[in-house]
Amino acid sequence: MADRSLTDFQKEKILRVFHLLYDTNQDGMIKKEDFGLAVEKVCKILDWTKGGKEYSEAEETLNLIWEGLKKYADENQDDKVSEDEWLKMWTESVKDIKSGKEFPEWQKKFVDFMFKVNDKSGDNEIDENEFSTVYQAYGISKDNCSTAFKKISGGKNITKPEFEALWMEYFVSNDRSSKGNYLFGVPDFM
Ligand SMILES: [Ca+2]
Ligand SMILES: [Ca+2]
Ligand SMILES: [Ca+2]
Repeated sequence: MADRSLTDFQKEKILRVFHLLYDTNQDGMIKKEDFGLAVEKVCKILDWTKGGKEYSEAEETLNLIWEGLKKYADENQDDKVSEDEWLKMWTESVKDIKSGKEFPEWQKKFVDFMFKVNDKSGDNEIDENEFSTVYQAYGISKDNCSTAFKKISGGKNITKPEFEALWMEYFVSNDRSSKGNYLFGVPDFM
């Protein structure tokens, strides 16, 4: 039974993403409105104009992600995902991944979406400047972004398969020396 539950380190990382990337209005719950705010935030970073094709696509994608997340995580069906519900869902996801299954579809959509957000130039690689632009918009300092990028990239740009591997490492790894721990900036508990 022991390996079914997440370690404190994994929980800290998983909750960090709850607050940093999902709970956009920081009221302690993930709700539909957080995704609406996330569209605005991301489109501002990428200079996508409201009503434009990319903006509408981002809206559509984040809607699907919210519906998927709700289905998996909103156990008491109150249209909100609490920290507890979030951790419970991730306990299952991490267990599935360790037994060779993939991330659920909504998670894969989010990984694709975040890669697109990080690759502002659209050349299928994330460079330090792009990474830093995104995470500064999420409130992470420039120095922190720079340190984190060096850790995850080893000094070169990040490709999509590398990004996916880092993403998986962030959520699954219990090793403090894993590069993936730095994918969303240097956590303050590191
Ligand atoms: Ca919220
Ligand atoms: Ca709920
Ligand atoms: Ca790029």
